[in-house]
Amino acid sequence: MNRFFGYAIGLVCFSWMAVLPVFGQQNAGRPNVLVIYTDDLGYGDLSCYGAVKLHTPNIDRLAKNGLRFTRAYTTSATCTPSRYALMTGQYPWRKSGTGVLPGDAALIVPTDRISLAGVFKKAGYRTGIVGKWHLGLGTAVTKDWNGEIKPGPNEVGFDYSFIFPATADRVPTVFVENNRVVALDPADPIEVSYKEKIGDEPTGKEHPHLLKMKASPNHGHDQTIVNGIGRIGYMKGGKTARWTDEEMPLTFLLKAQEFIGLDSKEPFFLFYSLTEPHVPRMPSTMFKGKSGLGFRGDAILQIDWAVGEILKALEQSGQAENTLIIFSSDNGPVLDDGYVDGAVTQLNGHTPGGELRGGKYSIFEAGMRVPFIVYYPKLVKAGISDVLFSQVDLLASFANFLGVKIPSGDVADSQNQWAALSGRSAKGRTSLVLHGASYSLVQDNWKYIAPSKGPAVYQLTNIESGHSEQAQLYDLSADPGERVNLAEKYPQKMKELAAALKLLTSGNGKQ
Ligand code: NG6
Ligand code: CA
Repeated sequence: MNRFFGYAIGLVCFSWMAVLPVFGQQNAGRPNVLVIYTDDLGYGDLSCYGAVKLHTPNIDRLAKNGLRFTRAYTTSATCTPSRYALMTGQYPWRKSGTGVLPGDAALIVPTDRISLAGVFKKAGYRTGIVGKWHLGLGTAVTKDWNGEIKPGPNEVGFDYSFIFPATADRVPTVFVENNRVVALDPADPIEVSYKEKIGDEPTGKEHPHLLKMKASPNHGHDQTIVNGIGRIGYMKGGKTARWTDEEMPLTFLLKAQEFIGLDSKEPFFLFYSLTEPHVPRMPSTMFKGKSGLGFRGDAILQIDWAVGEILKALEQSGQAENTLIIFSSDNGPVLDDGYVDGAVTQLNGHTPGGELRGGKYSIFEAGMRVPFIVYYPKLVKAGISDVLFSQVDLLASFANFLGVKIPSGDVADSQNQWAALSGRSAKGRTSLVLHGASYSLVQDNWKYIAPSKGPAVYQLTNIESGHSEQAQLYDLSADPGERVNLAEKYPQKMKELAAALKLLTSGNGKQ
């Protein structure tokens, strides 16, 4: 070999040696992160969490090859507060105005603090959200829906957003892409009101014969009719911009796939926020009737299918191995949440909350304990994790994983639980505050529920709220269904937890 050739080969090898480890490390250290977040999916709604009447093979595949958590919680039993916590790393009850928002609410996520998306942005990711938002838009309730609607997701860390503003049962029923309503005809401007009827379109209340799905009595889904379904709130205009329910999840899927497939040097963070199985449940035609459990079951099969399609998109773009996927839900299950859709009458023995008591809105376990799967075979060993984990911890955990510094005081309640999240530690949180009908403190296996006033069963939804004027104490290891109140048997424990909860919720305690 002549000298020059040897030198050249040496140089090439050297440069590869120099480049490879760094490149490899970068890939290992900075996977794409995809959070698939469902709306009102219960602890018992997936076959990998014990459902026998519903078969969810794609999500089961994530569970089988990933880490399936049995004690992962949202902070709250409804959507807005849970999402607020996930985005901000702060318990929602620390800030007023974080309850379920109407569709015209102003943005409640602070723009001057780091958010979950902001963590990824700081780490050099391209960040996106596709799907349900429900954290408000703009600076005030009164806003112009026909211009730039700001601030919104793009102002709290997302480079790209394709969302609907609130819930599928609330107006305006439109997509908003990067602050602007999609397909809006300027000649037909949108107006929204949650106070009084506007425009001359029929409402569900006055024209029930126009509905393709009846509203349940007294829930209030009988205002402006869009796509044959009565909504909460009134809107006028924006006729061409309104989505149809059957098509909407497919649009979200497509937008998510597009985002994933973009040619880019940077890893991505995608918050894929599905609307199913939240009401109104009006699945795509190909899923209607498929589950035999009414539209709620069909909507869950639709979620599973979408997950399968997303996995295919990752495979086809060569990113399957380098994408960390988290699958979860924003709060527990509900059957009748406002429409007559077969969820109650065709339940067929399905148990949406599994063995857990209560459901959405409740302070019992089914309100906040949700499916939670971490899938990243490269780093996370397959198995089952029983650690206590909360979605509020995602922010600090990913910050730790990505080496992003969080300004002190920004995310008071988010704990770095990366070791637990990635399956390297069997220890998670030692305690967690839950918030639904009442407040609760989970500490190790104990669960204390503070006394509160209110109906034991919410009449509209037929869900056990957990309200009781007596303090409640449960041993979750022996009694995950919260059947045996041990408050009298262990008065000391009860007092200890009551005091700890009081300290934490009064703002003087840190977990
Ligand atoms: C409730 C609605 C319910 C649903 C929920 C929000 C009534 C009686 N019920 O107030 O239909 O929209 O809010 O769900 O108005 S969540 O998952 O976004 O929190
Ligand atoms: Ca929800």
